[in-house]
Amino acid sequence: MMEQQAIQLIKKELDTKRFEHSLRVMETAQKLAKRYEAPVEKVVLASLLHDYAKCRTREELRNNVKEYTLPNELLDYHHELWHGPVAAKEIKELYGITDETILNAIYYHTTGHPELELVEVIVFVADYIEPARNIPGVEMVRKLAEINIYDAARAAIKNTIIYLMQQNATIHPDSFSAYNEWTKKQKEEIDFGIIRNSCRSL
Ligand code: DGI
Ligand code: FE
Ligand code: FE
Repeated sequence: MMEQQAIQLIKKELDTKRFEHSLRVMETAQKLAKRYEAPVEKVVLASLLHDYAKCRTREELRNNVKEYTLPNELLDYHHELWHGPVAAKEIKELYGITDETILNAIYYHTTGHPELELVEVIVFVADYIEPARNIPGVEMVRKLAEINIYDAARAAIKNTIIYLMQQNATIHPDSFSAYNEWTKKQKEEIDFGIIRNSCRSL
């Protein structure tokens, strides 16, 4: 599938508000892909398609999760967590996209996941920082995205977890695992920095 086909597809599936959000996520992700030297075409397709199933009703999505034999435990969590996995499955089956990176970026765009690679992390961050988002703390994530994409992803998932806890919402384990992984990465960098500095002072 090419970029123009993806745009036509989401135009058909989404309302105007969600369609425009998807275009902004694509533009944001495209800039990040250039900045981090990630494969731009994959980033563009994944970001255009990430919310492909977002405008379906809760009942439609619940039926999709069952029909497509996606993990049943998804249904124990908030229905907001269903549109990513449903989109990934349908885009694979109906539109023949087989690239695992694109499919994972779509599947995990809401919760995050500890094993995401660069393309997937870029989509995750772009969804959080696209220019129309005014989530408290988004400015910090935008700044971090210019410096280190994993630090930006960590800040985004941290904000989301804190927000969800304040709402007394349940939180999917993938969100916690992603937070832990991205925090370890940050710590490794800090440790490495300390070692380097101490070497320099010798
Ligand atoms: O689809 P978008 O609005 O562009 O963004 P999204 O798919 O990243 O997030 C949709 C919503 O899901 C957002 O309001 C935060 C919420 N969310 C993310 N992770 C979790 C979650 N909600 C619950 N209950 N649990 C989670 O782990
Ligand atoms: Fe989404
Ligand atoms: Fe989105």
